Amino acid sequence: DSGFRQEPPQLKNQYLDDKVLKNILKRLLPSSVLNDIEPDLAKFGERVITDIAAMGEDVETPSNYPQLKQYDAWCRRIDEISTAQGWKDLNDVAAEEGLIAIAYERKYNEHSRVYQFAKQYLYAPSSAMYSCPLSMTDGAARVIELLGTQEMKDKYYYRLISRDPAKFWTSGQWMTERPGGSDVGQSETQAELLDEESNTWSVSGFKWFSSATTANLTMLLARTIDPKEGTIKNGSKGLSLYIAEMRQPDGQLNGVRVHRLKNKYGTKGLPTAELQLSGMKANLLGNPGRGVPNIASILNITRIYACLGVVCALRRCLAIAKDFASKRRVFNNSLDKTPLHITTLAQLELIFRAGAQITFYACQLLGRTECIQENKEDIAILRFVTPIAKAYVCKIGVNACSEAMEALGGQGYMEEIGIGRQLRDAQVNTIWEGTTNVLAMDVIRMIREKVNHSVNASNHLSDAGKSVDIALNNIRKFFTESMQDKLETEANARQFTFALGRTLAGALLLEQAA
Ligand code: MFK
Ligand code: FAD
Repeated sequence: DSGFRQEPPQLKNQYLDDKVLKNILKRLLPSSVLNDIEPDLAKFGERVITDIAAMGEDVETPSNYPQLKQYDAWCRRIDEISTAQGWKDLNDVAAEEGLIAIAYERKYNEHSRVYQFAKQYLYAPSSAMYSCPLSMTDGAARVIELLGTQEMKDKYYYRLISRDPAKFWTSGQWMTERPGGSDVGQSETQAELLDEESNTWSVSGFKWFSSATTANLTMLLARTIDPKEGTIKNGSKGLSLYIAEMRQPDGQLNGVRVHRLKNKYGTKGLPTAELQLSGMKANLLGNPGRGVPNIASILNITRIYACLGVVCALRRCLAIAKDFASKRRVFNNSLDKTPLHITTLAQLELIFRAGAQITFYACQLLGRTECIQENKEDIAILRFVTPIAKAYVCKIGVNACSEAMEALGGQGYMEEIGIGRQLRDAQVNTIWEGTTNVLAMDVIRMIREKVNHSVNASNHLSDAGKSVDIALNNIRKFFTESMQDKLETEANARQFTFALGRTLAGALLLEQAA
């Protein structure tokens, strides 16, 4: 038929085309750093719409979804998970492009984090969720750097931050169990000491969600059996952090059986599994009974990744929607000249910009806390900003991705367009690494604990941005004065967290505009 053919929307270089990212980097980085890294970002911005995009497409092809083979032809248990070639290629690209390494080489000191997250931001929407194992690898590297023994550093750290795909290892994070993912204090998995000298423990239990199942390493929580008394402590104070290799030196799984691959709404290429642990050999990492605060160093990094994941998904959806609007005609007008459509896209653009500002503010703080000594103030602000950012940005961002789908009409709902995949994958970020309500409760905890200290973000903000201090402190004061009732406080925690999120967004948008 010779009828009408719509010119399809097309993606341009994802760095050069992104004014918002460029302006944020201009504001946050010294010009010497920006000049140095821009050629790399521009090159990477092209790769994520060409070869890296093709790898992601390969992973997202239904016939390539991960598959579990539990037995070989001789009825021997093997539990092999096969993944797409694209999944392996995405791993190699991540190493070569320094997606973890940049943060730990610290060539640009505290600015290295912003540079690294800018690359993660470009990579994630094309990566079919390879960013998930990368985020946990990043967190694992940080925990080893902070708490690991010299042996762990020699054995693992250099691998987690390597640029060489042959050396590069990824790490998982196993917290969630059947009785409680939010309330991990209910965990059933136990660890028994096998050999004190080599710090070898035997871990047995059931991990209900493991996403980086093809990773080389894992960080996991288990309830420590007191080596002397043979007793265990209930609740989260009985949990310790352990580190374990997925496979033994002979290549066999290390006491792990893959019970099932999860049948998920999105993140289709990510091999999320249920795992039975029976005598998994592991090493205790950090002090016994301090598992939750110790693994929190991973959580506080992966939560920023979750935020970033939604922001860059929204940015990708908007790039498609905006290009479509310039090519589509409705009622004798170009769609991008139609007042109501412009307003609709502008509202989404505002949500995107707010989310991007908050996320990169968290990245900036993360870099500062890692590289600047005696930095109590930034540590306190980051601890407060991270749960606000994760709860607020993920929530507003997912809704905006859904709206962006509608901006292409019926075609927006078609798989080939790519918005459906972004929306599905964005959605999980409100759930994993702490649901919205759990993070809102964390914000309340921070306020209760730090109630006598004021948050002071002024040191690295201009006059306009100083309103962030004033607004946050006023809201906090109002909250602590007016909501003494514990039940009422909890019931309002989510609304309160969102109010803080909106305030933070407003202040940072002002800062950017100044
Ligand atoms: C692109 C996307 C990338 C992302 C990919 C991710 C893939 C998916 C991976 C996962 O989902 S992994 C599982 C994630 N699970 C969670 O996030 C758990 C959610 N639940 C919570 O966060 C709960 O609030 C928590 C488990 C922390 C509650 O535990 P408890 O047992 O009630 O502990 P409590 O008493 O609240 O805190 C214990 C200690 O930890 C306290 O320190 P002290 O003992 O010194 O007083 C807390 O201050 C400390 N703590 C808790 N949260 C912290 C923290 N410290 C620092 N940072 C935090 N966020
Ligand atoms: P629950 O904790 O039972 O929560 C149910 C509901 O209760 C939620 O709405 C929650 O907000 C609410 N709730 C809980 N406590 C409170 C409270 N105090 N106040 C108000 N509301 C509350 N985990 C890992 O450890 N490793 C992984 O690799 C991993 N990968 C995952 C991959 C995917 C695709 C998904 C979906 C999850 C993954 N998870 C992983 C698990 C994830 O972290 C948990 O699902 C999440 O933390 C919630 O725990 P839960 O499922 O037990 O829900």
